[in-house]
Amino acid sequence: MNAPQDLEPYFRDFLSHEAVGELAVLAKNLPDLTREDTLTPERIKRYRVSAEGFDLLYFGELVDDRILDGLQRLADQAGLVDQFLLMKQGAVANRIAGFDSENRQVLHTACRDLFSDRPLAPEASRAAKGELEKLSRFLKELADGAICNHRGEPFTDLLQIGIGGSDLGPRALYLALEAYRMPERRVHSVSNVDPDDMAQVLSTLDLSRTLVNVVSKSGTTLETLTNEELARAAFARAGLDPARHFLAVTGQGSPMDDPSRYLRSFYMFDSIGGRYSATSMVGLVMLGFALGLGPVLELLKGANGMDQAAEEPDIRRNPALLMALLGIWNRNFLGMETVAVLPYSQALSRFCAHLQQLDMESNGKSVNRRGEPLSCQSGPVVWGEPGTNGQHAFYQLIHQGTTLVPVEFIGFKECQRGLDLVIQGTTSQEKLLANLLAQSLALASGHRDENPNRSFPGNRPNLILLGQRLTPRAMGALLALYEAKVVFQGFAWNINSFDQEGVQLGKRLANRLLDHFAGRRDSDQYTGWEKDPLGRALLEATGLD
Ligand code: G6Q
Repeated sequence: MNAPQDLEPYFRDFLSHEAVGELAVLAKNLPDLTREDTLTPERIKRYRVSAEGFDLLYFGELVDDRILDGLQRLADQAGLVDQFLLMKQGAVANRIAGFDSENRQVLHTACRDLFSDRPLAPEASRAAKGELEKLSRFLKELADGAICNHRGEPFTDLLQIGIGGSDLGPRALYLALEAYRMPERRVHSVSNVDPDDMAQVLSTLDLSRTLVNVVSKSGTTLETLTNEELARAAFARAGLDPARHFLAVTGQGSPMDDPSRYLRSFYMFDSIGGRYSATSMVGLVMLGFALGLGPVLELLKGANGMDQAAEEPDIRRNPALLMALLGIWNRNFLGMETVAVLPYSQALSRFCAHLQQLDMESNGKSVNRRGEPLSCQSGPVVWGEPGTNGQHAFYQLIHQGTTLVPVEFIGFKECQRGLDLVIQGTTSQEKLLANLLAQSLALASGHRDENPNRSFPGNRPNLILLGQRLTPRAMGALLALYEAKVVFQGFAWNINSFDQEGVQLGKRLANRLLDHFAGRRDSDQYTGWEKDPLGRALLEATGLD
């Protein structure tokens, strides 16, 4: 394959696309979903698109055919699918032209492009396959007892230590798929540098039968390295050799790339950003331990299937692209500042937290890909909790509050574990689904009542993502759907969705304060903070000096 084309011709301002002006005009005349001749049975059936086992129903969004045509023109003019393809082929998508930046390819899609003879980025897929084979051998050795503890017993637990992208995605996937874990295997996670978290988790484990998977792409993250040392100390206290229990997932050449300290070391690559890394070894070592290789391959197949579906240029046939454009419609044309993701599946309890990072760290930006101030709003605030719990908590504001909150509902026709009963005429799963569908209709259609306090304005935009059952394959597809959505939005806003400079300043200042703590521990005469009057004032004001 030829070297991938440069993305720079697509570094065009959002406002420069003709479709933006057209859509701004259309936004003055929105469909009224409270009218029976607008929100019709025909609309519900027609505003629907499917891919990789998911139906996206978008009758509840404030769009009509003219607006959808306008969004299609925006997608075409901004070259969203072309950019996505170039990214998948290895274009250097993580960069800011004319400024120092990470300057990297963005190839998380390559680590699941493993099932065809002609992967789009062959070198990256080959490297991913190599790591997967290493994992497969490791899992086999665990299963047949070639790898065991010093007493010859099998390992039953795995503790993952990592933070941010090295925690949120993997943890969300494990919880989503815990129903499929091998009965004798469990996974635990510690991310926070709060020592109580580590102490609590360690107190539940038989360390002699526990593997610890330390995950850090950079191999330098303060929280992760501190937690690794805490865990190593606990193993040493228990008379156990950490080199027989600790695994590493890190970047090649990182300070953690020292196989002599670990039972096994796995690699992730520069071209995979932390929040996009759940389908690399960052997530797969943990998932492979818990579920086995088969479900891991299913997860990758689902993700790969959705990555392919996202190449479709017609927005009415591409759920990821359509979701991106509906989000842009709500954000840039209707002025909505947040989006709530509400899964009607307890197994997705941490998926919202993963999406929060994926979306807000990717698209919470104020400069474009040339380093200039943005001319449009970028990513919204993303939040969410599983339904129906949320219905008994914050849905009041979504239905009747003064802030409009677009909603993305996620649900499944069947439950995961099959433990369900007919109670008062319906199963629990039916109750879950009836609530999901009812909320969607209620938000869209509203309800007029003589009592103003009991009136529902309606026209509150929402969509439904509906799958058959939350299987490993479905989870892979759902993950990739959201990754593609976020990437498409970043391309449309002309921002670099793959760096995270906004987290650096806080890290630097925390390190400076830690220098003060360490300096004072070493010497009563510590004077370092004289150069840091604000830090000193803060330590004094909080009584921590
Ligand atoms: C994600 C970010 C960030 C990162 C963590 C952990 O995209 O880059 O959340 O994943 O800071 O970094 P390490 O894996 O290097 O420890």
